[in-house]
Amino acid sequence: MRAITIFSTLRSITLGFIRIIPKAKLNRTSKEDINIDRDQLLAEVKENGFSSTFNISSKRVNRIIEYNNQVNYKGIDGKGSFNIDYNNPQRPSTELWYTNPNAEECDAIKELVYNEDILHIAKEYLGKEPTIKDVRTWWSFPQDKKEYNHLYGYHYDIDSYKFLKMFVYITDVDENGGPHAIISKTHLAKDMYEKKNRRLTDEMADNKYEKDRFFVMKGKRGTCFFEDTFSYHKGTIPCYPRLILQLEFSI
Ligand SMILES: O=C(O)CCC(=O)C(=O)O
Ligand SMILES: [Fe+2]
Repeated sequence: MRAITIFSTLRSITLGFIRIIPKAKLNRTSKEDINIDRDQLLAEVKENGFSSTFNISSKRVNRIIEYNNQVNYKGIDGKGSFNIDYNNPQRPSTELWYTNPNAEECDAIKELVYNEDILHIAKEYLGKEPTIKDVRTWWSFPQDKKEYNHLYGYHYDIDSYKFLKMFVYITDVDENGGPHAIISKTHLAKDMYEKKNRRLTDEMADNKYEKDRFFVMKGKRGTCFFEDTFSYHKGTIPCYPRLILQLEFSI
């Protein structure tokens, strides 16, 4: 059982940002676009903390890129406002840059948030009707320094009582493209060491977990996966700019 008191405090702080998903907006996105075996993906998240990958169409990715090119990005401290052109992404600095797309302004994202199969997975995983806590796109850029940077290190999130993220790669992500990495089955109850260490260096992680627990999510743009980011996970440092979209469902 997770520390309910901390989470309920966190929850009340974050509640202001949470949007309840109106039932009437449940729409089945066209089958050609999002064709998933929802029961299989759900079973995988329950067992391992993350699902295998699936794809959305390049048409949808293009629509997300078109929207993305019109909005501005903030630094991790919430400061700054930079347009980052998908076709020629220039880093304002080496840190992470994010924006919160307004799903109401971008149908390509809205149809994902309200997709019946995606919502089914979120609801069944979270145990009740979810809310959409956060919609965010992140640019990550190559780093000048090689030393440990916690922004790119293993950690687990404590975003609310229970939460589930869906990630969508908007750029191609191979082993050099800053793939998302996860340690399987760490979404389950934490031991004392894990409770004390919300962040782990690679060395700490290597010492604690068997090799076969480490997974790296690669795929062309349009590649998606679900993850309970209460698991240890990290975005690795890319050799070229990476853009990722995340939808976060929570209760
Ligand atoms: O950039 C990534 O792949 C990981 C981001 C992350 O830690 C998160 O979304 O919780
Ligand atoms: Fe995270």
